[in-house]
This record gives sequence, structure tokens and C-alpha cells, in this order.
Amino acid sequence: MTSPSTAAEAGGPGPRRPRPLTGAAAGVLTAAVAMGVAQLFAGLTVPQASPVLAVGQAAIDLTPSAVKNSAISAFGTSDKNWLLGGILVVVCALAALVGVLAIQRLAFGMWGLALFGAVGLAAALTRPNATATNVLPTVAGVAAGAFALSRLVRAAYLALPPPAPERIVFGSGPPSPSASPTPASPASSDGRDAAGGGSDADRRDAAEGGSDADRRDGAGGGNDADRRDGAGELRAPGLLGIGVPGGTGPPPAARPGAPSPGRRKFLTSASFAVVAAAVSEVGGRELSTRKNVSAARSALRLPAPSVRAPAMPAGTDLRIPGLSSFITPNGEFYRVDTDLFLPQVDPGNWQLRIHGMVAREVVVSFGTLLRQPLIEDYVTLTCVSNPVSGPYVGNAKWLGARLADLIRSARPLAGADQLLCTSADGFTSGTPLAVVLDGRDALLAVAMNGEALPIEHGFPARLVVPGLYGYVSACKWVADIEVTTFSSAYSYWAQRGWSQQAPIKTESRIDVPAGGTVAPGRVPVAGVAWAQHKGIAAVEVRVDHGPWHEATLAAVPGIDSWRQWVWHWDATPGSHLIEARATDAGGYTQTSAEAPPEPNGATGYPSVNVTVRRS
Ligand SMILES: Nc1nc2c(c(=O)[nH]1)N[C@H]1C(S)=C(S)[C@@H](COP(=O)(O)O)O[C@H]1N2
Ligand SMILES: [Mo]
Repeated sequence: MTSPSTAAEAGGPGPRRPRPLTGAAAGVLTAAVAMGVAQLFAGLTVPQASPVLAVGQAAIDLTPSAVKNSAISAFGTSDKNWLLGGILVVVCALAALVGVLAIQRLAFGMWGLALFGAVGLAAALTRPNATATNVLPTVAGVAAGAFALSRLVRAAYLALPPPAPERIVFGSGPPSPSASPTPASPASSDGRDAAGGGSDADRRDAAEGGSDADRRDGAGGGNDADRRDGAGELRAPGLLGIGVPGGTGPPPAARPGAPSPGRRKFLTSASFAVVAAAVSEVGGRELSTRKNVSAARSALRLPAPSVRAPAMPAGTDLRIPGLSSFITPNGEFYRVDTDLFLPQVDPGNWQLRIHGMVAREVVVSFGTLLRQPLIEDYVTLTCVSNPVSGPYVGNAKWLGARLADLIRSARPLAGADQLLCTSADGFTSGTPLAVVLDGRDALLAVAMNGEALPIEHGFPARLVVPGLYGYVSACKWVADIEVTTFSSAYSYWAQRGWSQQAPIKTESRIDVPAGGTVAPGRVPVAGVAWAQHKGIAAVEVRVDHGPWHEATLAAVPGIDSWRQWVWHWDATPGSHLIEARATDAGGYTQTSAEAPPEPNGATGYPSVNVTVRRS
């Protein structure tokens, strides 16, 4: 710890400064207080205006096209935690730097803090639906941070050891120019000026964070006077047991183990900061979750469907261990969205506005929606970002009103071809109007697998359109539908280079064997295949590029959901490549040509490598 440079910092002649490490600690504590208080104010006002969340959200929206392929699949839940974690690490590092600057000169630290605030404000204010209230959390956080920083820096100065004895000679450097204690004279040769840059007066200001008057009151809790030398510089009373510079002289009045009042003062301020940060952070989170709508969700009573889902024929689920179940339970359903903070939409306030190229604008309340005839259907959702063999596909039983009826009630004008759907958080999807009106079960859904939509799947209402990738059809927390054209409006992902038209490509996936090693003999090779709103007509399997074998298809209640399949393989020892391909009811067989997800969905055969044991 007492390297020559820190020794010089702490005990050299001339004005002394706390060590950079102390500054870094002060900076990190400042950031913690600022973020905690911001979180508290976010909890009190608008939860998603929390600057950390707002910055993360802005980072997602600003993700450049180049990293989009990985970014969109990164929108799974745990990857969002990684993003937030990454932001916190960056904030901590920058905050430490700000703290180090602050002990050089408080104004530098304040500027650093202001810069943080500016970034937070910019992010909070550019969120969709942002109002002036969104500035509150950041402003409160920065104010609290400024207070904490000035207190901590002051305390750090109070914690300084007394001026070093004059006999100290630094290791290899030239002898100190001042051989006598001259606390007030700036030592220009010791390199600290380069860092500090300012005048002596500046430096004292840095230590104090305020006016002289300010400095005199309250800073020392009564013994300010003995901390000052002739020039008015603060120094700790001489009871410093540690951190004696240079190592050549005995510590003045050493009393190991007993922190000086100055150090104690710093530790007290630091503890205050820790407590304030923790209490406000926890309080803010608590207030934010109180604003969540899970109570409203549990209270929701779903009406009975007017059109029940088709009966599930026997044999829909082959029940092969490792094979995806026909219905994906809500808790296991993939989630893809751009949200760090789930929109909390109260059904009591929810409404859907249908406008744009229509003869008559329509506004639907949640009560009205529930009074519509509700249709139940099995529909498999698929994300365009799903790689071949990937996990971003799931099947659920949805309940909702017919979107076509709602759109028709607004009487779309000739020429319109796109429904630009906007969610409560500002995300947009662009759905072909013709597809919605063609008779398929395009739903404004309120329930998923027999319960109200989970919040992360769009509570209280979302769109589900069989046959279209999610980003062009499945708007969650939907709030607004503008009837428009594809040439005049680009949806969220279309603006970022993905296709405006994105029907789901006929695909299959091998679930078992998952890979690894299997025993020789009869091995079930099974998976799912989907070609929504067309239906799966066949699935074939081949081993080591050999002949294709037709798999047995499970029963399905309709053509909008995926279909299980199985083929029994007579596995022989060795390592093998298993591939599959699906053919839809339109006669199209999925292509072997490999394409990445961007811009309109991946293609290629799913495959798995297995090793078959000798016996
Ligand atoms: N509001 C909103 N809706 C959205 C998205 C989004 O980011 N925000 N993502 C879409 C995409 S890309 C997909 S694949 C589906 C996924 O729906 P799920 O999360 O319920 O599985 O939601 C769609 N609806
Ligand atoms: Mo998606």
C-alpha cells in the first residue's frame, strides 16, 4: 500500500491528498447513493425512468445492426441481466475514476457526476412515452450523489495523516526541495501538481467542497481547529497508526489499531453512504414492484370461449422423454422482447386504439374486449431469430377476440396493407392486413394456456397471428394499431434491417437424442416440426447422409401448431450424424441451404451428432 508514490501522496511536503484508492472508494459510494436514490424516486414516480434501466433500454434500442444477430437472441431474460451487470461494472469503473478526480479537485468530480446524470437523463427522456416526470429519478440521484461526494471527499481529507516528518527521503528521487515543513507551499516538483493542476486554493476547495464558511461549520464535529495548520489546510490530528510514508521514519505518535478521529470520520461517512444507498435501492425496488400488475392479473376472471379449441386428438403427445411437449407450459415458454423493465399495464387503463387509414376510428377497452366472442386455438409462435435447432419456438392454447372483426369495425380504406401495432413500451410490429383478414385465427389474445397472459407474454392483451414470425405479428402489451402501408411505415425490427414480410419458414427440430452417447439398438429419434397455417405433411430422417426415412407423425388438433414426429433408428456402434427435414401440406420441403436468421429466418436441416456405444 505504501508505494513510494502513495507515500508521496499521503505524506510529502506541501498540500496533501488522500490516496487514489480512497478517492475511488468515494466515487463508487457516490454512484451507489446516486443510483439508490434514483431507484427510490423511480419507485415513487415512474419505475422505468430509473436511469440504469433507461440506459440499458436505450443500449438495446441503439444496438447497431452489426451486432443485432447476437443481440436479438440475447434478448432472453438472463442475457438482460448480463447487460445490466455490464452497465453496473462500467458505472463502477467510471465512478471510481470520478472519485479519484474528485479528490484532486471536487469540481472535476462534480463534472463527472453531471456527465453521468446527462447520460441518464438523455436515456430516461428518450424512452417511448417519456414525460417530464422521467427526469425526477436522475435529478434526485445526481443531487444525492453530489451531496455524498462532497461529504466523502471532505471526510477523506480529514482522514489524512499529519504532515510527514521532514527527514523523509524518497527512494530514488531527488531530495525534496523543501527540507523544512512547509505545508502551505505548493511543491511543484513532486508531480502532484500535474495531476491536480490547480492552485493551492483550488485544492483546498477540492478537499472541502464548499466555501470557507462551509468548511468551518460542521466538518470536524468540534475539533476543526486542531486539524488546521497555519495556512488553513486541514490535517488529521496526529494519532495516525497506519500509512506512514516512506518507511524511513517512525510514525509520529503511532498507536496501532486505533483509527484516528479523521479516519473514523471517513468511515462514518462511508457507512452512511452505504446505508443510504442500500435503503433507497431496496425501498425503490419495493415501490416499483408494488406498481406491478400481478394483483390485477390474478383478479382477472376469464370469460368462457365462444369457439372452443378443437379437441386434442389422442396421440398428440408422443410422451417420449426429452421430446418437447405439445403444449409448452407458460413458465417454459420462450420470451423475446426488447424490454428490461416489463411494461405494467393495468387492464383498467388498457385500451386499444385502431386508427389511420380507416373510415371510423375505434377504441376498445378491456371490458369491451372481454365481451367480444372469444376464440380458443392452438398456435405455435416462432421467433425469426431462432437458429436451426434453436429454442425460440413454443406452442400454446390462446384465447382472444378475432382481430379481423375489430379491424373491420374500423372499416379500413382501400390501399392499406399494413397494421402497425404499437405496444405500451413503444415497440412496433408490422402485420400484413390481408393475412389478418384471410380467416385464420389472428387473435387479440387475453389468455395463454388457460390463464391470463403472463406479464412477460403481454398482459393484458397481445396479438397472435398463426404463420408469421413474432416480430411482425405478436405484439405484446399492444396499445395501438395504425392501419397504414408497408411503404410508409417501418416497424421496430424492419427499421433495423429485418424483412417487412416474414412468414414462418417450414422447419423441423430434433429433440432426441440430444447428442452425446446412446446405447446401440432401437433408438427413438424424435422432434417437432412446424409450418403454421399450412400444416406438416411429412418429416424425414437420415443418418450419415444415407437414404431418407419417413418419420411417424403425431396427431394434431389443427394446422396452426407444431407437430411431433418420431422415427425408430436401429443404431449401430460408431459416431453418426442424424438430420431431419419437414414437408408442409403445400408440398414444400424445407431446404438444406443454410441461411442465418437475418433478415427473414434461418434455413437448413436440423442435425445432431451421436456416438453409439459398442454394447
Ligand atoms: N411489445 C413487444 N412485443 C413483442 C416483442 C417485443 O420486443 N416487444 N417481440 C416480438 C418477438 S421478436 C417475438 S418472437 C414474440 C415473442 O413472444 P413471447 O415472448 O411471448 O414468446 O413477441 C413479439 N412481440
Ligand atoms: Mo422474434
